[in-house]
Amino acid sequence: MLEIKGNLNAKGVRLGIVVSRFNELVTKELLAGAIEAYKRLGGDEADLVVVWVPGSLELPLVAKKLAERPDIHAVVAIGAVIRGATYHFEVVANQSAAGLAKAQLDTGTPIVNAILTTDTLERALERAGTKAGNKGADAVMAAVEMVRALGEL
Ligand code: INI
Repeated sequence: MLEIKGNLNAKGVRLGIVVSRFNELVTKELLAGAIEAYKRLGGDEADLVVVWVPGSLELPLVAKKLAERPDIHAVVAIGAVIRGATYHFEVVANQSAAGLAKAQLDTGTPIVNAILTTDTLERALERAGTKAGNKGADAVMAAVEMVRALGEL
């Protein structure tokens, strides 16, 4: 039996992080959690490229551009879509997720979705480091594990 399991060693793993400015109160905490997790896993901040975009709908294109760069091994896309803040919650949530999934398959580079979709700002903040973990940190772990697993395939 061949069993492949990626490890969580981020040393030498070059990550692109694209982060939405919309709901920055939340996304800056997700970004901080992502960077902290990356360093905790042995990554060097010099191996990170961070790009800010206006909102979650802009994440897929920049994620794709980053994923196409030969010097980048994986991408993390950070956003926060909050139902209370928009009448087109479903559009923003669905289109951003679908765009990231397409970019990942089109490029063959792991693109991890760290877009929170919640009913309230409070729920989003809980998932950005206050009470229910930090989805930015989780996403970095997923990205590193994917890079390591793909390296074995
Ligand atoms: N973008 C978000 O990232 N989160 C939101 O909750 C949101 N709301 O509420 O509308 C949002 N909208 C902006 C959108 O992502 C684009 O930036 C904008 O439509 C310009 O294309």
